[in-house]
Amino acid sequence: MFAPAGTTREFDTLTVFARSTSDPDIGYSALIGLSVGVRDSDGDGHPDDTDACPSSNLEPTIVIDGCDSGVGNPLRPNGCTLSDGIGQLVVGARNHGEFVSGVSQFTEALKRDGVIGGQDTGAIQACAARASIP
Ligand SMILES: [Ca+2]
Repeated sequence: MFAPAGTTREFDTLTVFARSTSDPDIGYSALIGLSVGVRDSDGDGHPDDTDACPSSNLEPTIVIDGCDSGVGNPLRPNGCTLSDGIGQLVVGARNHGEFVSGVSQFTEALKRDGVIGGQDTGAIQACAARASIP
């Protein structure tokens, strides 16, 4: 199973076995690079099997429908950014009012938890109100 240099192959299971040096097929030595780990699709440092948001929005600030709130978009301990949380509200909202209400509850909870400040809360809510979502 050979692939061109620089190619990465992914396996669910990798079996390594030793062959006898007297095996006539082994006439050369080879350098084998092996990395073992779990895939991290979004590269946020949280392996996919423990990442609640395996495709995180890692933009530096929270942007809602083109409106940059200027508020930072930190990665939370569960592997989700604040933008991921807002993205989930976009998916779940049946109308604009429901989206704005959801963003309001989300940001107020973040403020209570000390993740963002009062001005940040207002900036995010203003962008949500202006957005053409959904
Ligand atoms: Ca993630």
